[in-house]
Amino acid sequence: MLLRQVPGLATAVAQFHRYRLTAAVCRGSPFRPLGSRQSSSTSAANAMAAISTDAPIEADTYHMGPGTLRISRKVLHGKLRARLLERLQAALPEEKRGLVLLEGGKETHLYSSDGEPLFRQESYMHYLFGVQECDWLGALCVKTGCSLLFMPRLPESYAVWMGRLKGPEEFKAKYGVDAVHYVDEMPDVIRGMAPPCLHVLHGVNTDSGLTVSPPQSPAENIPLETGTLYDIITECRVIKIPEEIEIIRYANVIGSAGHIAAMRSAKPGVMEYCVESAFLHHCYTAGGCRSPMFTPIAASGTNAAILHYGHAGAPNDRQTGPGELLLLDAGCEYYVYGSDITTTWPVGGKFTPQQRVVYEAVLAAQRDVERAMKPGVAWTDMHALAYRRILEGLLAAGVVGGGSVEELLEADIGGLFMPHGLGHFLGLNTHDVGGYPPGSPARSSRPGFRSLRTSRVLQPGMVITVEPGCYFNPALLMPALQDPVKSKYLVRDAVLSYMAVGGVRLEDNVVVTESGIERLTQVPRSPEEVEAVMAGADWP
Ligand SMILES: [Mn+2]
Repeated sequence: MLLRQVPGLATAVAQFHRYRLTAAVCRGSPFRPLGSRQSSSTSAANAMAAISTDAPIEADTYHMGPGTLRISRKVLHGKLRARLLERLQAALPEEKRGLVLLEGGKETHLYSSDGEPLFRQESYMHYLFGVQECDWLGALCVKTGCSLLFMPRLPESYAVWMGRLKGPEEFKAKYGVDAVHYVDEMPDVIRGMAPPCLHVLHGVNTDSGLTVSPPQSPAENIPLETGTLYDIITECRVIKIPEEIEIIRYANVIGSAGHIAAMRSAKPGVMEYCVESAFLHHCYTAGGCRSPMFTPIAASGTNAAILHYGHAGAPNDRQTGPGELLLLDAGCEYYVYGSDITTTWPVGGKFTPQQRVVYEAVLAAQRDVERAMKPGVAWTDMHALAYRRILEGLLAAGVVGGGSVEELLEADIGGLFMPHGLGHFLGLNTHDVGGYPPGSPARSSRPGFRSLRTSRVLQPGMVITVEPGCYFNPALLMPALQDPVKSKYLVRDAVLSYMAVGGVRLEDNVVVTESGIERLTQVPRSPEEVEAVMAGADWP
């Protein structure tokens, strides 16, 4: 059957040419257009005016130099605040329309030392205000829309160590808000506004299970309201506006090229951390992405089956061998928004027949899920579709058996090979918020399905990862081979002979559109494309 057009490909080609610097890095384009090029929507075009590589540089512009994305904080956060305001006004009666008060991230130290890890702003604070510094607070008046920031008053002597200290007027221009005051003025400023209450964050992050605790009231007699803000602002973060998508698109353009740089740096014998380093170096030098979105996973051979390899106790420190696969799960961060991309490729440049079997099963899952995605589709159904394609591949190769694909699905054999969820929301956090809001379908208890970071129905504006994988993980498969029920569906000798493959994961970042998806990630996916890039072919 002729492949249907992969949604978003034409747009993905266009996006590589949108960022001049990246287009210069990735010369040429071997893409054959698969269909007519989609024209950008009007809202996307408007986003471009404020957020692009050639937008004018104003006092409120974030950028990292020539060729990097320029972001108008006034436009981006102004729109995000306006949308939150609209929803709060709809949800709150007149007498509850007080001030939203957010407490930004605080300065931290490495244990008892004076070492300070590079500060990364708390995501809700960044979302509404884009403040880069630590120890700030932000407020938004639900009645008037007035936006305020409160900055710490630093002693003049700090200028010796930190450079010239900027005052409230300078920061007001930088952040495009209505006013900036010092934190020590906050009680008086808030009392002066006489809000009926302060809306603060209070809730549980459904990915980490950790509680977001409300700050203390800065002014006695003004009550804290903890019941409204968290769910409303979290839902705002789930549905991205075009300006946010533009930043995630940029992080994908840079991150995709980082994967190509990593692939090109590899040959048998390379240390896993050298592959990690090639990725990080590209994203920083070519994209101004100072931080990775998360600790990269550069897992060779059987390490690829370890889902969170690369942690401190297993620091990507293995030397790769000839004939092995390397799984690189790495994304970059720009203006706190990020990408989360996984490629899997043979370090020697050619897939073995067994590696290809596993790779093609995962690729079929990814492609078919991306084709099926559109508003109204349940994410749990996409997870099941991925299992179906992976099990079909393994069945054809004789790795599983003893029943039909239906029976294998019913027996939860999919979860033995892909124990994680198909994907997660992406934005200001790698595992972005809003996966299980009140009233959404509950978390499943079935193996594999219970690891899903959301069970929601897709809506336009959601940015989500599509990351099917197939792993030969001894911690799961060895007990399953002893299990009287599960072992019935496993072909013992074949499973054991595939152990050396390790695993394959392919991860794209996509945005749900009105009619399907747009794929933001653009890396070689077919085995032929992968082998060509490993042999030095241009990409894209
Ligand atoms: Mn991911």
